[in-house]
Amino acid sequence: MVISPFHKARGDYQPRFPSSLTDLSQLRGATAVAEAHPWSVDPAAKSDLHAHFPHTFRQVDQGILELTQAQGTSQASERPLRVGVLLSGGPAPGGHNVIWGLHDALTASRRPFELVGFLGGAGGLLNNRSRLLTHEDLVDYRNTGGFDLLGTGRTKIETSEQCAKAREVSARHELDALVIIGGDDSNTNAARLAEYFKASGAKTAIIGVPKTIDGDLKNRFIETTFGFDSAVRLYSELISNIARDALSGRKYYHFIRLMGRAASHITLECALQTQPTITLIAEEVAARQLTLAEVVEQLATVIKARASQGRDYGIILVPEGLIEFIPEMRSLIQELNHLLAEHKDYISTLSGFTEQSEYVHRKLTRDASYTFSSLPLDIQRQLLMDRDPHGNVALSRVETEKLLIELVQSHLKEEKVAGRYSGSFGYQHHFLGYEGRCIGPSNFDADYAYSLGRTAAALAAVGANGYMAVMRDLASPPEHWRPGGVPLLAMMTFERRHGQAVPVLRKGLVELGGRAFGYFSEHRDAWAESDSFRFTGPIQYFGPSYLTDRVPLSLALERGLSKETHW
Ligand code: FBP
Repeated sequence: MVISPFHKARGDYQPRFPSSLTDLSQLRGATAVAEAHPWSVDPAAKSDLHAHFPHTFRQVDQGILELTQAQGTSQASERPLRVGVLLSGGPAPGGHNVIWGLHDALTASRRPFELVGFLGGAGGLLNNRSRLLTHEDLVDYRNTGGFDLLGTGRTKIETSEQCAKAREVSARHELDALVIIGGDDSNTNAARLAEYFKASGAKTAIIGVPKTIDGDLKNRFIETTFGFDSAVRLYSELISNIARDALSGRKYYHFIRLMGRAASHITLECALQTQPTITLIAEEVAARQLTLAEVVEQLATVIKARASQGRDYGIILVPEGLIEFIPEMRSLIQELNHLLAEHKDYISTLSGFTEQSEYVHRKLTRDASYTFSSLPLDIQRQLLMDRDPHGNVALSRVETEKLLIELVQSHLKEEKVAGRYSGSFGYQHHFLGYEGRCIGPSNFDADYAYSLGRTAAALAAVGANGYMAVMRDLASPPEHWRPGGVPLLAMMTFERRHGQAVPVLRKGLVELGGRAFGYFSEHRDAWAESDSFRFTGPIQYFGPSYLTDRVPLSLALERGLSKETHW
C-alpha cells in the first residue's frame, strides 16, 4: 500500500468514544446489566419467534445490556480471549475503524487475546479463510474507507449444514466471540448462528455490529448505521456541484439516482443537505399508491411550472429503491423474482434477451405482462438480469433515472402539442452509489464505528451471545454516547420469502410521520419554485469542529435539535 500525505495525516486522527468504554478490564466478569426499559416486540410475531429461536428467545424479555464499569480493581486472567471478526455486505465507511476499536479495547483490557479476521465475509468463515490481526496490520487502515483489510461478501447462512460448518471453524479457532459487521441480512445470519451455537452448546458468542450506507438498519435502538453519514456527505457534495452547473448552464435537468436498495434515507438526507428542485421519496410514493404515470406527471407539473418562469433546469433526486415501491412495478418485480427462481435452470438454457423475454411474457399474469412490455427495452433487460443471493433484482443496475427521463420526455412532447408546455427539456443522468461506499469516514463515522468496535469487545468480554452493539444519544458529543447491546431478536420480524414466512431483521424505512420527512415536506414546494440550492462542500477532516464534527441532518432533526445549530 502506498501511503499518501492525506492517508498519513488522517491516520493520526484519534476517534472519540464514550468514556464508559475506556477500560475494559473493569468490565470483565459480566458487568453488563439489564436496563429497566419498557419494550415489546410485535405480540403476533413473538410466539413465532419463540418457535424459531427457542434457545435465545429469553433475551427479548431481558432487555438492553447497558455497559457499566465494575467497582473495585480488575482481576487478571491469563486465559486469552479469542475473538473472530468479519465484514459483510456492501462496504461502508468506518468498517476498518470497528476492527481497530475492537483491537484497541482488547489491548486495553490487559488480558491476552487473539483477533482472527475472516476473509471475504461469511464465506470466509464457512471455508475457514482467515488471518490473525495485529496492531501492525491495522496501522495503515485507521480512519480509511473500504473493507479491503478483510474483503467482504454476501454469503447467506441459512442451512443447518452451514451453521454446523461455522460452529466447527469457530471451535477450531477456540473463539469466545465472533463479531459480524453487517446490515440487516448479515445480522439475520448472526441471529441464526447465535441460536444454533446456543442450542449446540458452542462457547462462541455471536455479536452483530450495525453497518450500511443505506441507513435502513434503523429502529428504536439503532439511531443510524455507520457509513451513512460519510456516504451522504460525498453525494451531497457532488449534488451541489451539479446544482451549480445546472444554475450556470441553465439548460439541463439532472436526474440523479442515489443508492439505497430499499429505504430512501440517503435521498432524504441529501435533499435536506442540498435542497434540490424535486425529490422523490419511495416510501411516500408507496403510501400514496402512485402509479408510474402519476410519478411522471408529478415531475412534469414542476418542470412545466418552472418553464413558465424561464427555468428549464433543475436537480431531481431519485432513490434507487423507487421502482420497487411503485405498486404495478412492485407486482411485476415480485412475479419476475418468483419466475426466475422457479424456472432458473430452463431460463439459463435460453439464448439471449429476446428468447428470455418471450418466455417470461408467457408466464407473467396479464397485468404484469402489460407493465413489462410498456417499459423501454433496456429496463426490461435490466429487470431480467441475475438476482442477488436473496433472489432480488439487483436494483443498483436498474437505471430508473433513465426510465423517468424517457417517460417525462414523451409526456412533455404531448403537452407541447396540446399547447400546455413551451419550455425545452434538456437532461443529464447520474447514478451516485459506489463512489460513496469507500470514502474515508467522516469524524462522526470514524468515532461511531470505532466506538461500536470497543462496544463489541465489551460484549465479547461478557459473552453476550445474540446481541448487537449499539450506541445511543448519537447527536450528543461521543463522550456522552451510551453504548450497549440489544438482543438481535428484539429487532426481528417475519417476511414472506419463496412462499414462506421467515424471520429477518426488520428494515427501517423513512417514517412519513417523522421530523426529518416533516421538515422536507414543509419546504419542498419552495425548493421547487425557486432555486434554493444549498452548497455543502466536501467532507471536512481537518479544521474547526463546527465543520468536522457534524451529525446527519435527519438525525439532528429526529433528535429534536434546533435547525440553527445544525444547519
Ligand atoms: P448493504 O445493505 O450490504 O450495506 O449494501 C447496500 C448497497 O450499497 C445498496 O445500496 C446497493 O443496492 C447494494 O449495496 C449494491 O450491492 P453490490 O455491492 O452487491 O453491488
